[in-house]
Amino acid sequence: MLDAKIIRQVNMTSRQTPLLDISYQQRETLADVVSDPYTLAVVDYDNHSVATEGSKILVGTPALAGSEMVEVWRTKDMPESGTFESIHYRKTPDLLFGQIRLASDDEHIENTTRTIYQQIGQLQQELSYTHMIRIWNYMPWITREDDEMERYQSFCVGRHQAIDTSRGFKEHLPAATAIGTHDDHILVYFLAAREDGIQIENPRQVSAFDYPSQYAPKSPAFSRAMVKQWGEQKHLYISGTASILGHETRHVNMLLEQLDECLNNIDVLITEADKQADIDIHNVSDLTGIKLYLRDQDDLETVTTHLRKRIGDKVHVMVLQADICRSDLLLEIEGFWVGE
Ligand code: 3EB
Repeated sequence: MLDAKIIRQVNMTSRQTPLLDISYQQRETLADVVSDPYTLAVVDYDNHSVATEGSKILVGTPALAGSEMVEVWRTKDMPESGTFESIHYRKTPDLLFGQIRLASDDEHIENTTRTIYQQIGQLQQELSYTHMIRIWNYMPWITREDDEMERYQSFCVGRHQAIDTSRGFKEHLPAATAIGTHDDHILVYFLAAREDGIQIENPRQVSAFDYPSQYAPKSPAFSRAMVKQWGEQKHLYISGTASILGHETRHVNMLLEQLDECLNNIDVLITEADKQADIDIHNVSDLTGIKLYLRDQDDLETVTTHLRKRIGDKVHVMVLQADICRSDLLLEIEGFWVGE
């Protein structure tokens, strides 16, 4: 006879397990985390990205701070893994998480980007996870000029060509990061869902998809933030955020002023997200984690000291060495919050 008490306990455990959770764990637990069948992804950082078929994602932006911990994405339902063209993915009934890494042909980052986004789009259609929620783009030498166009701009063109830009697409854009590495591959990883999230824009900034064409001949296809309901919990994903007001860079080459402007932008985004999606958090110190991309590693101490003064000790902080997409930007910050 089945023991009713055990069944109840099992039910309770499944109710308490979040559909999707993101946490930071000590690096010593890495082997256990990777072999846990409920691990969706482990995000780690090094000088170069590496292709893996398992849950591990290695991003080519070396960690300057925070690398004693690894980022772990875990699901309530055991993910199933698969491959589609060059994408390695894992999926549960609610979500699809994938990574794709292609050699960066220096001359044709536009074409490589288009290929990557076409493959992702096809996979989303094929498996019916049509709502892109959050996407990360890491590309080599992001501000270098090829054929009189900066590589970030070519990337924007390739991405724009691959996504569906029919009417209404601006209301369905994921939160994103686009960052420069010194790697020789483009790495893109993403989280897509069956159901849409709530797209949040920043009232202090022109929406990136409406930027004037000087930044990219085709509009940068991302939103400033996304709130997504996963089962009982809400998550907030904040895109890479820089010292930009309207559409212009502020505080050119001034480190701490850029940092403050970034954090002001994030505070405003969180307020906006709370208004629209009732998340009940109020500023950057309420976030679960942030990643600060820093151009010059010599600025590490100055930046982290000031950052902690502003955001306190609760937020998990990773500082990563990376190039920012405009050469006048010294840093950029992304963040996320996982609801109770
Ligand atoms: C900006 O606000 C800074 O093209 O996907 C940040 C996040 C930036 C994502 C992207 C670009 C992207 O324009 C750059």
